[in-house]
Amino acid sequence: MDERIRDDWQGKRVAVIGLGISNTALIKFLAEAGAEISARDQKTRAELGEGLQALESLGVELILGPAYLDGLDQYDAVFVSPGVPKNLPQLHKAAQRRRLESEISLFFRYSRAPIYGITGSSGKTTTTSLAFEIMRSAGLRAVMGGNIGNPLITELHNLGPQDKVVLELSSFQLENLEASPQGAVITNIAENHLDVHGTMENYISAKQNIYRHQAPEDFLVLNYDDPITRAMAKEARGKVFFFSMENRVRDGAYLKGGDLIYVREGQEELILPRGELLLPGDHNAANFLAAAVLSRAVGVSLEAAAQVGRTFQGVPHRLELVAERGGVRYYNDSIATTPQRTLAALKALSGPIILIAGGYDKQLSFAPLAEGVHRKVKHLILLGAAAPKIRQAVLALGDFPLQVVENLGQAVAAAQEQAEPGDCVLLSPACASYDQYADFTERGAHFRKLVYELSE
Ligand code: UMA
Repeated sequence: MDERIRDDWQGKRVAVIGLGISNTALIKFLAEAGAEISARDQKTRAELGEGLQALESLGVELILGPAYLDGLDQYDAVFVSPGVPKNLPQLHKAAQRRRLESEISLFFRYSRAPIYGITGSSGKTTTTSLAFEIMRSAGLRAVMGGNIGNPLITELHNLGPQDKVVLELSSFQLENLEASPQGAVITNIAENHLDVHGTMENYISAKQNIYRHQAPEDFLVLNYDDPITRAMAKEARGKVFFFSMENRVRDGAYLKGGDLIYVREGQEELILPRGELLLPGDHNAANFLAAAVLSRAVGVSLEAAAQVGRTFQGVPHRLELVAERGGVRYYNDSIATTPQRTLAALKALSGPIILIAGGYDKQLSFAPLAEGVHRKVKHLILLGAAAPKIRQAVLALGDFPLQVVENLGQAVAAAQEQAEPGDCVLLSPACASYDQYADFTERGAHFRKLVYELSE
């Protein structure tokens, strides 16, 4: 381990709050650096399960259950997991004495490799994956991590200045960050996580940290078609590139007729014809343009981008074609935890759609989704805590064929009953999964299993 890291943390008393994927990796890192760690979680020992033994073997103190936020004043540093709201009173108090830290803030402090960060309300995982694949296909040594589910803190010692880090960053990871990546992308901004951020202003402000601390030699890639991100260009500290599906841009990439075009100071070059992009939907073409601009700014050729565009099949749980049964295509879009993502999925699919939606209620408005449902959906199947709210929003616009079921098993069975050859069955919940599943991957995996079990 780097001397500087050991000097910073040897013998330091630190509290680490939230024992999920991100902080489990962080605890290993801090333990190796010689810190004395108090690991905390609202869950009990029984709920946290076997993973705790690995932490205990590192000599970590555990404070679990209702008292998990007690006594934070006595620590040299307090690390908070992305999913833990930073405005809990005890954290608010702790933050008055010192900045709250995180796995991501440490990664930024110590990474010797340049970091390229991607955020946005939707499309960030696909854009991150595309940028990573494009860099790799060009022969660069790239790693991919962050919100995508792969904490990179334990990889720090393997990364040197010649490597490229492609990092998906959520608003939760950005909100306390006092550093920005060398290259940043914001795919778009729409209502999300208002249950935690409280207001749209707070949510946008968290996202802005992706460029707030950039240097003049850094760059920022923005969505020209989104008025919120377009306006951010004025505040950028480095070079700005735009991508657009609707307008010509001067520096960046855009859809021109049937072609995806890269443009630098007005000079245009074809990346590839739109029809050759394997991923379906306008939103994915926009994600591809963003990834191509990012990779080009890092020095990668447009041919590498084109090659990935022609072959990249998408990320699991994002409009993933699970199977075709009796002429009906079943899509898993469990990642769609907001109405906006579900709308994008509805837009991307052609043919009559039977939509399965609902789940944990993040206090978002379902009015725009209701419109999309009336326009594109043939039959709606609702489940989970948010089902009554979605039902109300849809019926407020007029009569609609819908049904409410108890669980995903019943939803898939009901969808099969309704579907005719040529239809699509789409799981795109517009809600998080926490009311019935650990996370969206567990929900998507369950959907896949249920579909595989359907008879032909
Ligand atoms: N916990 C508390 N108190 C609380 C809330 C949670 O103690 O008030 C505890 C829970 O009991 C649990 C732990 O914190 O044991 C979970 O921590 P976490 O929610 O931060 O989850 P991690 O497993 O560390 O996963 C996090 C990200 N999760 C969230 O932001 C909610 C993962 O993003 C990310 O992949 C992972 O770090 C690695 O970086 C997931 C996500 O849903 C995919 N992200 C949101 C999104 O994309 O919309 C932002």
